Amino acid sequence: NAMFSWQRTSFHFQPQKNWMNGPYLGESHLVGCAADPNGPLFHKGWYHLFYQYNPDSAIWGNITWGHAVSSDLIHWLYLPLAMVPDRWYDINGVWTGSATILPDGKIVMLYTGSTDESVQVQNLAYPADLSDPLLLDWVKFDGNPVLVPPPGIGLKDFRDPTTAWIGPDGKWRITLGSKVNKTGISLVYTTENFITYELSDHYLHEVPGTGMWECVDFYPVAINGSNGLDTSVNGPGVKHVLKASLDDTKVDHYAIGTYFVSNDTWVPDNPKEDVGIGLKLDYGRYYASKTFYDQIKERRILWGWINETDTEADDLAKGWASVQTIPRTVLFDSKTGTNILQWPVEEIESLRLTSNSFTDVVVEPGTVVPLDIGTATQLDIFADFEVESSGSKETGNDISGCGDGAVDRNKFGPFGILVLADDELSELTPIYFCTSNAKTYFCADETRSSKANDVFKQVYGSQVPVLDGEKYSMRVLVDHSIVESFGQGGRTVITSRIYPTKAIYGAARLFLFNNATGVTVKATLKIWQLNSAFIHPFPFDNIQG
Ligand code: DQQ
Repeated sequence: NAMFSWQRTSFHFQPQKNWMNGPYLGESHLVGCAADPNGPLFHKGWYHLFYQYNPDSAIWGNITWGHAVSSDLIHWLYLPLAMVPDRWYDINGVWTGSATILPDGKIVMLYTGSTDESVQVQNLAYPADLSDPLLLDWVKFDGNPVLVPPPGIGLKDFRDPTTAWIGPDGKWRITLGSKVNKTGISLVYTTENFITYELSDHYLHEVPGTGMWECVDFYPVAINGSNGLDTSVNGPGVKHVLKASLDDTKVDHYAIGTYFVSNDTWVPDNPKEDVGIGLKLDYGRYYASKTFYDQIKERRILWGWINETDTEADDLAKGWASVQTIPRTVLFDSKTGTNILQWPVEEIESLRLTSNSFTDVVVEPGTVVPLDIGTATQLDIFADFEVESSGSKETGNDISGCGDGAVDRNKFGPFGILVLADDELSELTPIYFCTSNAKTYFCADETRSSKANDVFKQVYGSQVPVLDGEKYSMRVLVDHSIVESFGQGGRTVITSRIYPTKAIYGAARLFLFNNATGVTVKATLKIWQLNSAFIHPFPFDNIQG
């Protein structure tokens, strides 16, 4: 539907629009809802992304595993569906799961099936031919399901197995999310063969009041160093991140803590910032994320699902829904010691075209400064801000969050950039800092992002640590209708799904703004234009000659 074509992104992975002669449905149609990333892995030169996919419609249902490959995490080739709901144990949906690469190179895929009676069970699948770099054919194990809900667990509260890790006893462990009453929990199972499992006496962790945990993710991070860690790594110098996607609020929350392999429990560093009551992975539109270890580049990569905020009717009209974030590397922040750092994978830089630099641009209180960069729909923006000393010892208003958005005025802010804005500023999305003497918030204000009335527009954001001597710094990826914003090197991240109607194509502009009442800010920026990525069907005819 040409009416919505500008909402398609140019370098974010999204479902295929025209699925011609799909292997499952056998006819051409305009479709596609792509949700949770599933089973990411690297195999024989290809990064594989599977995802929850409805091949029949742009809204959730008929859940299959879509499949795509990339050699660089940026350019993608759509492959035939990897798994479809065709057995009693997954006929109501091939739901979320994770891959484990065994030491001998075999690949184990565990996923949740919704059975003919809508019971959630765990199933085992594996590639038919490991020598196929594309891993086109997946075999579902004869003995499925391998796990059914244990006593005391609701039949519909048992899903999303993680990547397995191995303990010093030689046994593999997986965890998966559930709830008991309103307490979110993660169950641990041990296994030696991925066919038979033993339930641990302990939960890996539980947090009262957080409800059903979906898409649990559990992985080690190095306290020092710039490499990611494979999932089984543990010991001194290692902390563990536990992430749960909260079904009740549709938010991905994480916490950092210590994993005790002796009884398979995890304890948060700071109980006040426990899973589901503290940090969010992303403060914007983001859910059901999952990491994997990239054994080639020794990094841990995080993917998340950016869901829509328009109406289902609009999604049906445009024929597709949902986008995946640019993959992000994840590291422990050794400077703060309290958070992870998320950063777009370095491969995004291969899309860079021309750049513009601006040094020490003065932005007076209450002003907007245009940045003349030409087209402003596909950008990689780095912006640093210095707040000019006000010369007085007087403190600013205390602030308690992102407030009502960028229109709020305090002594020290907000200040930042306006992305996807038109010349008249009738549409704009401010990405900004709000600061006082005591703390700083990193925010994205979507309230004026679109003239459309029937889309959800919110002010998003959270506190961001700014250490002594640091400038306020942000990196922002702009891609037509997606804005991914990284504050202070990725300490606080906000993904925006917006629907501009005026600030599109050549009409989109970039501005600086400063809504402080008491201070001038100086901005230094480097801005790259980004090329579009190739995201196409795999050219099977060519490779078959
Ligand atoms: N989506 C899947 C579930 C998961 C949920 C079903 C999270 O496995 O819990 O499509 O978005």
